[in-house]
Amino acid sequence: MRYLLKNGTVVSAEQSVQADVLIEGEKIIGVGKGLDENGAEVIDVSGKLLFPGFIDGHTHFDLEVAGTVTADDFETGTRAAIAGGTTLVIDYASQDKGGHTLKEGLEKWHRKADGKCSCDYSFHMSVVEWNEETEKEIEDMIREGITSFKLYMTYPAMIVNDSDLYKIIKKLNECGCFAGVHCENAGVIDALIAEAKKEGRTGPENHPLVRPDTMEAEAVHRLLAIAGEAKAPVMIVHLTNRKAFEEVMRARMNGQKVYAETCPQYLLLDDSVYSRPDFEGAKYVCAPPIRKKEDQDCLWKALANGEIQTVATDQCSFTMEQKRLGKDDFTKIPGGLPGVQTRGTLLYTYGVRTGKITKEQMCGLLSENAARLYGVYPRKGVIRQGSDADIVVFDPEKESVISAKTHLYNTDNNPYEGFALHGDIEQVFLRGQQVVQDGKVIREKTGTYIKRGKNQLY
Ligand code: DUC
Ligand code: ZN
Repeated sequence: MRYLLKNGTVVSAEQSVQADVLIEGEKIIGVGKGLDENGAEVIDVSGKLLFPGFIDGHTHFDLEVAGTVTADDFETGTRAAIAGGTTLVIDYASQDKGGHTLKEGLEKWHRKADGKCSCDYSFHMSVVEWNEETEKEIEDMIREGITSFKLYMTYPAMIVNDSDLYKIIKKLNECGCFAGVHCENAGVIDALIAEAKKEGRTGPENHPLVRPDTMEAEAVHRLLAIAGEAKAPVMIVHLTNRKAFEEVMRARMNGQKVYAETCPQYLLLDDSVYSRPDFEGAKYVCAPPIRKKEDQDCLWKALANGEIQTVATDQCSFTMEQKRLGKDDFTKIPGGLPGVQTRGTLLYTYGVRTGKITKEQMCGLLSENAARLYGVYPRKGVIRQGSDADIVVFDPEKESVISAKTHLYNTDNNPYEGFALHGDIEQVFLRGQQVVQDGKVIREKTGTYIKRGKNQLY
């Protein structure tokens, strides 16, 4: 199939240009002014922005959390993702604790995802146990196209100690890879939870109090000291607050290579959500928690200054019934929020339209930087001859309102309920196939597993 997208504005991380885009099969075969249609189906996209398909480097589909499983699996989750312009998700596969291998974890994630995805997909691998066997497996993972890993400084089932953090980060660097790390101080959080329980504080308003910004910043500081000793780059995933951000900047001033990711919930919501009546606060329970207005301001500035490299979602969705598992004990509320469907439209509405960031920066944050960081550039992350024809046709004027009544998640709640959007995903091409038309998903489960190469971001 050949398509000619005519008269659109092609956005990259550097610039926006008026150009036609010619697609043949899975690839972009031409970008330029006045391209000859040459038998192609012509689609007039004048007035529209053409973004390279968005890449979400942080999702959790079909994940067991707190005795339940996320409401969205790879089928419903990637359907929502593609409707939101995301053409590649990188989900966190995980090794299990108790002598299990990375290979077993990878096979498990392929069973969850293969044949079900409506966008392309890849995996990071969470390492939760480190021994000679695991160390040998890193090269096997690289052969499987997994070049980024995840480490947790919190959660009993996932946590790795400081000694292993050092060894793993060092080994990954030797292999040309890096880890994204969930930074929260587990010990102090446990103590704060014990205090809350002793005092009979059981509601969701306690969630941000037991996971304070200082304990995220402490973990970031410790991680970066360890990474400095290991002389290895590292990534902070879901960075939420000013104190933690300052730790990142300090390490960079000392010459360290540190990447940072944040998520829309940390840019657009503040911690007053936890005090909403009737257990509504549970909807927003995620880790790290949503912070304060001043933290949002800091994160927006960091995006504008290029100090945060990517905005992902940490998609991890639950129904209110599932959230009610913690109705008598906030620590039993499964943590996480949906987000894959609205990452692009929220960033456009509340970032680009308000002048906080440019549309070119949005392109870098959602597409190009992520493509470079996760080793799929220039196959993905750019609208250029030879790249996969993953293209978002974005209508900058269409208005809508986010609602759980109309979203595609398998949930009855949306953290952005009632948020007005100005700008919408009109069409999406996934490797040359039109999969979203007039905002509706018209073709499902054509996603394919993407083997990734190594990080190419500075
Ligand atoms: N945080 C969450 O809230 N859910 C899933 C994993 C995570 O880090
Ligand atoms: Zn996560």
